[in-house]
Amino acid sequence: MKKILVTGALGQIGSELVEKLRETYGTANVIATDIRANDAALAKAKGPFELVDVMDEAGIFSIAKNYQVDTIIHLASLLSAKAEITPRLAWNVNMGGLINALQVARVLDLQFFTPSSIGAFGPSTPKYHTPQDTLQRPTTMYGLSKVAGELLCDYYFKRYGVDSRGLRFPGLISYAAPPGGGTTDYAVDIYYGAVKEQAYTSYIAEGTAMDMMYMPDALNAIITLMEANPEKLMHRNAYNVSAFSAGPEDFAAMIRKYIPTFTLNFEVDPIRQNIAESWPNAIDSSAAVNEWGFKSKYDLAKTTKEMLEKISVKLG
Ligand code: AKB
Repeated sequence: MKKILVTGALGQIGSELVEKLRETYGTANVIATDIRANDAALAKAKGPFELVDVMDEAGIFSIAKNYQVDTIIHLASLLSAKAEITPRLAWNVNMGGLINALQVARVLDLQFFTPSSIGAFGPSTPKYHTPQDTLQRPTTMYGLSKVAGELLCDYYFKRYGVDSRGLRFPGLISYAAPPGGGTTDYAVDIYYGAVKEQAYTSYIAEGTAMDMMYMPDALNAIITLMEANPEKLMHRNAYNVSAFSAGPEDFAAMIRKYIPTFTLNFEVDPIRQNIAESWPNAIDSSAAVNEWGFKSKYDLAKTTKEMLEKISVKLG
């Protein structure tokens, strides 16, 4: 049975991952941590929770040691759009937090997971069928930190034997906790707009395709990779994974099957549009499929049906 410490546990991935890990491994075996003091009381009511800043290596170490965890899932990081506004902070948090968490994993001999992103690619990367091993010259601070992070995880595996694993996530779509500061956030906001106002104004231009994935597929991918036979993992940090590729007009067309009056407008944000244009349109997940059996269940149609249903219930 695993005992897992999760950093960034109150974020978009963390809030659903902690719940799923607790269903899988037991509530007491998943220690949620985050820097957000405002939500601590609510989080504590659901299971073990500790406040910690990922910049505080000693703090992460003492939580990992006290709870005798065997795994760290390190999620805390600034997303792409936020990182472009505060690049220095993004470098410090994304790289500083990662090396602190890796160092704790090294000293305590823990298994380790951290997400990379399609943001680890850049304009010179092939746009379609983006291979697992290809040119990675990102032009964003987020992308820089993700490539460096992938290499740092490789280094900790090769040099110190840390069982580090990772995924290059596409835009993640979920209804439980809001994303914050990402370029792909529109793919969540569009569903809220559809349910609340039958309309949405997109900051990403028509015709800009990016890889996407519904959160349950992302959670399954994390757990399957962490459970996978290490001998099969040729690319531990980090695997391309995608469920579908879509642009704003594709989401709108699918939403209109349920809400025919839905209208999509555009007010393009140059910062996020530039980031989106520097990323691939559709990556190739075959290394993940071949090495540890990655599968996704939700295409755009299934994601749209479920997002609209769940958000309608949530908003009453
Ligand atoms: C972002 O948009 O920054 C993230 C990502 C694709 O890594 N959702």
